[in-house]
Amino acid sequence: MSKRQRDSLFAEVERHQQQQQQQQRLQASQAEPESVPAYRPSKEPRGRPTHLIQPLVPTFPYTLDQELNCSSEVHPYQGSATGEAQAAALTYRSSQRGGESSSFSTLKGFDPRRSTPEAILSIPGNEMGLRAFDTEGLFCPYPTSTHIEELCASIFRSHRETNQYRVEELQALRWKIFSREEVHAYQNKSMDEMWQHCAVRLTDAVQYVVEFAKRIPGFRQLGQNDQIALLKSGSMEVVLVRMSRIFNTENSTVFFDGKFAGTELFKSLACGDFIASVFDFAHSLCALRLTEQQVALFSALVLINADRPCLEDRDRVLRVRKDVELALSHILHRDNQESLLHKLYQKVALLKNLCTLHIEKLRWFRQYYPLTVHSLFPPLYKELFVSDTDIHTMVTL
Ligand code: C3S
Repeated sequence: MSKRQRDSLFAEVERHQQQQQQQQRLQASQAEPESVPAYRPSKEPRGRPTHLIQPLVPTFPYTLDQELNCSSEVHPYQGSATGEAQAAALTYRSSQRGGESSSFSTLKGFDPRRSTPEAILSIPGNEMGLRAFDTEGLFCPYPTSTHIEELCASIFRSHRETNQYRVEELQALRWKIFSREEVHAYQNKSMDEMWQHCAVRLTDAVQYVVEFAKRIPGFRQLGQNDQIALLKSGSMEVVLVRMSRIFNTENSTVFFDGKFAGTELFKSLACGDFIASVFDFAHSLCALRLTEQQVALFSALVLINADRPCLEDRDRVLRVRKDVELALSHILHRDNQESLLHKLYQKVALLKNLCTLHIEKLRWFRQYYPLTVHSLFPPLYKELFVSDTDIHTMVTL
């Protein structure tokens, strides 16, 4: 380890100790984490679980020791009765030290206590009292047009129900742009602080994608290892597809932390090339002017990919994939936009490059701030984006 790396490691350890003390003080003063104000007030009647999702502040274990000992369970869409919104909410709950490990323990190579995707996957996809889709009926060898239409409708519904933001609502907020001072405040954050902040935001978005995946007919019928393999390689790609929904091409800004933000806001991450490529991608996807239904089917296509590494039952994934492909072609045909298909397939390659770049950047960051990644990043983020071997090195650090 070079002197520079050692120094930055020491500085990091010191910051951790301070954060830990702060955290303990905070815990002493408040027992339960509070929810952040909703970006989107519910228009749904009270008392009914809705598709409206209010992210709560996720709480993560703050020390190395805690993280290795605690069990973190994920309760997506936990009903919350706060404010006017009787909203389905997403929250991480980290239970006490040394608590029971979660019961989902088959993920090879991982400590089950850290295996959040399994915990997520264990929750039924139709938590919110939605009409369950008859998946069994779908996968007949010769799907009829009714089957395909039902599949389109089902994927569209899943998409709508698992988005934090509605496109129309954000249209009205287009004027809400970060002020120069606010941008400076983000830019003046330390690199590790900003990385942690973005990792948390990204993980929130990924959780919605996980819920979307679970509602794609056929996904839950895949083996659990294959579900996890598809999410590991595809969830970030879908987040980037979804980003285009809430991207303003007029000023190249994305809705982030309650307002629209340009690339400069992410300066302290020190990965300008990655951020620029992500924004360029959003621009290029917006240029296709996809409808919400097209975005939904394209997202499903990105997730259900039989070429992903580590799949156990590729044929089964392929069967689901074929149906999703049929569904996408069906709506493009219906919309008289068949030429989009080829353009969408081109985007798939770009997405793959972006995700490789994300992983590279994460590795680079982890070299300098291993403890931040280890102790302060959301477990789900690590599980999805830090490779098994890297996790091993992290634990034995
Ligand atoms: C390296 C990494 C930690 C930094 C990544 C920086 C950017 C690219 C991330 C940070 C986003 C991508 C801007 C991310 C935070 C957003 C978080 C993400 C895009 C979007 C905009 C969302 C909301 C949250 C993607 C769409 C999400 O909307 S949702 O939930 O309705 O689908």
